[in-house]
Amino acid sequence: MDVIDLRSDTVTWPTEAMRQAMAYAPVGDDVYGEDPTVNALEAEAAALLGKEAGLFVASGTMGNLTAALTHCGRGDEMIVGREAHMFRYEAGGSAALGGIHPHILDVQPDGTLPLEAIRRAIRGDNDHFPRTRLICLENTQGTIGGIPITAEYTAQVGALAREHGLKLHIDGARIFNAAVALGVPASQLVADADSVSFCLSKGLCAPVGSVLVGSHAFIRRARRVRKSLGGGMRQAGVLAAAGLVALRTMIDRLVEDHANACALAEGLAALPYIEIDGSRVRTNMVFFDLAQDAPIAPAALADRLRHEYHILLRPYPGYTHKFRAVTHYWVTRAHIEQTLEAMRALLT
Ligand code: TLP
Repeated sequence: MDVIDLRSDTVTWPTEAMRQAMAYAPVGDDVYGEDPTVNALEAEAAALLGKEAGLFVASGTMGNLTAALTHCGRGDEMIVGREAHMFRYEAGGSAALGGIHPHILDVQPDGTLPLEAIRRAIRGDNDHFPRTRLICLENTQGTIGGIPITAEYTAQVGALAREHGLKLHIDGARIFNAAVALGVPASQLVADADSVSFCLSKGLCAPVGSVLVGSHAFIRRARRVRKSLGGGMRQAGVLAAAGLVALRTMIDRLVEDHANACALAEGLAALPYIEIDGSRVRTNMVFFDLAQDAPIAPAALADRLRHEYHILLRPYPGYTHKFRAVTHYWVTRAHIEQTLEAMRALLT
């Protein structure tokens, strides 16, 4: 990359191996179920997450929306975190397109929704109420710090869901970051979920796509929902090929991104006007605040980083003084040092 882009891991470019695989991928018509590369990706993704089947979708947003529309009908309710991507950053798609009523719970600093709050949110059988159908968790929990959620907690939510006849969906956009950080297989983290959507195009560097996984019956229904959303993608094998490289070669190395995030957090903590809790840096995200009395305003800081140092880093969408830096394959340890140097120069 020609810049140091810390805005997100969505900015990652495909690797050379991905570009090669994409160029020569065997393809077919995936709407007919005949693209061998898509079929291979869906099968590998499902196996990796311990589920029966997978569905290649265009984006994380489409994966979550397809799951919500498959689990819920119009007027049904889904329990979801106030800080969840599904609630905050998906253009209200589940309500706009599915008539799904969100029941919002506060996310705890550890990324969880309190079990007692979930229990209270589940509706009784009463004509006045929407029907509760779905609980949504996010792992890693992005907006509150990229925090990995444990298998033990998810199992408790799964038990609660089963007790009440509900489904559990996990927005696992960065589930492999969580798995690497916690040192457990991703399949263990989602064992209790009925569906999981994870992204190939974030830290795993594929240019496009996510995979939604679940039971055969769920994925069969989800396939029809994906079609209705315009997500039947024909010769999508050229994209899935990069996804296969991502699954086979890009997961274990996420540990490097986490180490770089820690190094960045440590360096930032030593700078004036930076407010940061380094102990919250658990995966590839570093959140920090620029003090109100800093000698430079947040927008000006972002501007000067970009124009004078070719570093892309900006306030997190929806906030003024809160920044999020995300490490990924294209951010090296030398880039972290360069970023700290630039920040030091602009703040002192
Ligand atoms: N998140 C993006 C922005 O939309 C905020 C980012 O830069 O982090 N779930 C989670 C937890 C996500 O963080 C994202 C993307 C998605 C779903 C949606 O994925 P895409 O962008 O592929 O639709």
